[in-house]
Amino acid sequence: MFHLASSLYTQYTKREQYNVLILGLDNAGKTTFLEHIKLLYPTSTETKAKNTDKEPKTLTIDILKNKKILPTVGQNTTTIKFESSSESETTNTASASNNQFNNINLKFWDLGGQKSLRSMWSRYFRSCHGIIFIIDSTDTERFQECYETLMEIAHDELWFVDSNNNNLLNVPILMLANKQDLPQAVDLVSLKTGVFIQVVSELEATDLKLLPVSVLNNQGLTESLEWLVSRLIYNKANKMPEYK
Ligand SMILES: Nc1nc2c(ncn2[C@@H]2O[C@H](COP(=O)(O)OP(=O)(O)OP(=O)(O)O)[C@@H](O)[C@H]2O)c(=O)[nH]1
Ligand SMILES: [Mg+2]
Repeated sequence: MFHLASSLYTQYTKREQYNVLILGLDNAGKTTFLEHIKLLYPTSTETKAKNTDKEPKTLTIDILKNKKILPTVGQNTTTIKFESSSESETTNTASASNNQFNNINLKFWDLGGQKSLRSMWSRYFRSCHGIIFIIDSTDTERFQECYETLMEIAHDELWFVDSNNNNLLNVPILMLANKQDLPQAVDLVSLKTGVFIQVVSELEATDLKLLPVSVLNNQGLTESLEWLVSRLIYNKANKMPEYK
């Protein structure tokens, strides 16, 4: 009885927290993604909601374009209070009920993508609930490297191992085809039918989605987070959130 009461108390007074790793090659736009998210959503320590509806969309874009973002050597961490837009809550059939979208914190770890830094990524695997893998859609010469890097992540021995000793990635992956604002960006259809067709088919047992975005211009950011949160909630039985 005490345990039941205590778990109900925790559920109603604390926020669910999901840890999300932002990975991808250097220059993909990982830190830019995180900086934009920080401008759009309140951080976990802020009490006042950010009312982006009343602000022109260009405001956060202008702030970001004037900010100097250096290549990441260590890690950048931010925790935001997730707020779902009511429109997508009702239209997204895969999403959990409205109630489940409330009281959620997302803790992001943005790690350096340079080759020499990638060996550090696996340290975070056991604690993460989901992965955002960002691709520079203009960097065609490194698509193969992107594919191999993602495959290495998916096959890392640190993921859940089932009773047959199979290594199974047990967290959702959101692949973001970034820099879609640039004319030379490869579009989603070409990406899906090109080198990344193998990713989609090899990881089809995993929860994976590829979405086109421009993180600098706030194109596709809200939709991306909505999808990720719905999958984090869906995957709760595999990976329990933390309560903060
Ligand atoms: N045009 C355009 N440029 C972008 C976009 N996102 C990021 N960039 C640019 O890409 C460059 C690299 O962005 P970062 O966010 O530093 O990339 P990163 O993935 O964090 O790189 P590392 O920290 O080295 O791993 C910067 O010059 C950004 O302004 C985008 O959506 N559109
Ligand atoms: Mg960075």
